[in-house]
Amino acid sequence: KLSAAPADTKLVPTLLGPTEIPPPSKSLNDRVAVYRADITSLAVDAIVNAANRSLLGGGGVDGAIHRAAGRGLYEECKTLGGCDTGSAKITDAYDLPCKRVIHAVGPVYDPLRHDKSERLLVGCYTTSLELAVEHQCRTIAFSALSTGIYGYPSREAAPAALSAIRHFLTGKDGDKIDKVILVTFEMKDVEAYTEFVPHYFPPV
Ligand code: AR6
Repeated sequence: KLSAAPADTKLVPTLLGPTEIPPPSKSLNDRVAVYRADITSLAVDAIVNAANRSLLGGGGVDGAIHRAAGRGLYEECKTLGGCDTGSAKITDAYDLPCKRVIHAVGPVYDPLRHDKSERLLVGCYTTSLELAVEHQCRTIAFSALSTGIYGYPSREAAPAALSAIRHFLTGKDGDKIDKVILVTFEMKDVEAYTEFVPHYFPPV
């Protein structure tokens, strides 16, 4: 029931264009999952926070993570000197059940500069996965970066995220990650992942 490419090919990021429909792969597909959950409750190696450039906390999932992690996280974040948009930094997890927190700074979505927004969003996913590998984190849970306060439409963010994840998992360090969990909180993210996961990780 899957078509070869989404009807609107504009939605497919350049990293993995519509002509590069990936073949199904059991070993690859087993490593990606979508959970509807509160990311602060997950006992994975690393969770990815949707932070801002100050890395000092904020609303949304960032606020929830800082509240659940406690003061120690804020104190460590103060030593980091902020972070560029499209990149990420890693900290300890303090009172959270995970081992590390990766703070990724997604773009504020700019519909007039879609390509730039997409490049920055892809940068967040790729840098987060690189940091996870560098710190021996084999299971990683992403919040839906930029899709809340930063206004990135979920139907556009999901293919960018999935393309970056697939690209990484099939790359040179891909075997150093056992599981990528996409954490959805709102129905619009559930719908976006439900639509696009079968495209990037076709059912075997
Ligand atoms: N667990 C999982 N996902 C959550 C949770 C949770 N506990 N809470 C919210 N979400 P947002 P952004 C979802 O706004 O768009 C902050 O002020 C939420 O439904 O948290 O990248 C930062 O400091 C949405 O799908 O992040 C920045 O200033 C997703 O997390 C700014 O917001 C991301 O929404 C970043 O905005």
